Amino acid sequence: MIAPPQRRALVRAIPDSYAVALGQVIGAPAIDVARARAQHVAYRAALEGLGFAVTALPADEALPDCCFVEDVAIVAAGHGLLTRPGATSRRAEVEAVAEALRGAVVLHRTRAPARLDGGDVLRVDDAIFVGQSGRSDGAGLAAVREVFEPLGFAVRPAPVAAGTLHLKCHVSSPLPGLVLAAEGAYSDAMFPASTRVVRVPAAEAYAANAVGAGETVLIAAGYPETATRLRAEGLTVVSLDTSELALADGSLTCLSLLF
Ligand code: CIR
Repeated sequence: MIAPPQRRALVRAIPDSYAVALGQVIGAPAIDVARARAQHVAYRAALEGLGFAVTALPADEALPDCCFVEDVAIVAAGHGLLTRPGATSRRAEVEAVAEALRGAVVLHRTRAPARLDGGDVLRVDDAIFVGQSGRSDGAGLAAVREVFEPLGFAVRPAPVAAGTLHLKCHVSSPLPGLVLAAEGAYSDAMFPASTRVVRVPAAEAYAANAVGAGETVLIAAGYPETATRLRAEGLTVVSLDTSELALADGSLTCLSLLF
């Protein structure tokens, strides 16, 4: 029997300049870059533990936020849409990821003046939601439609609350058919009918951003009720320290492209 192809994960190392990565929290403590790197290493190991073949791109000191590779491409069904990040300081992150994806997927580009961050793009089976945030606009939504609707995906806009960076800050789909969402954020009816929606208490909203494979979900450490609710669904939960990633508004999905 021929084994199915191993799923791949693309990540990018953390530069020293991560100390000045973009962040919304005024007066946040300084980022400890060495600690951020240790958390990134643990994340990569956790992805390998889930069975992903991990490719790590080198960091670029000119791009403090370059570890957040999720924002620069949307990959699904053998196609990759390179984004045009909403933050101008992040636009040049796209090229190294484009190079890494070339040959692995059919590549498309988001054209100016559209703005699109992958953190605003949530795939739930054959539905794709595109958050309308401070980073992603209607033209970004149109770019996603142009590539993914012909492939059979239903592409829809989703609101993002003011002050929230991305759609996936409060909702994610760590496994096929499973959505993890903060209480009060988005109604169950928004997702395909067969979706199992697990709610995270509002006080643990950060933990709604999760990654997984098989029957295992990686969540941010320090969110016990989220872990309990996922275990109650029969899932295995692995908690990862994300403290230094959170200081730059990062969470677990942001750090990889899975395909
Ligand atoms: C930024 O502000 O763009 C980065 N400091 C954080 C990006 C996090 N990405 C994500 O949630 N997909």
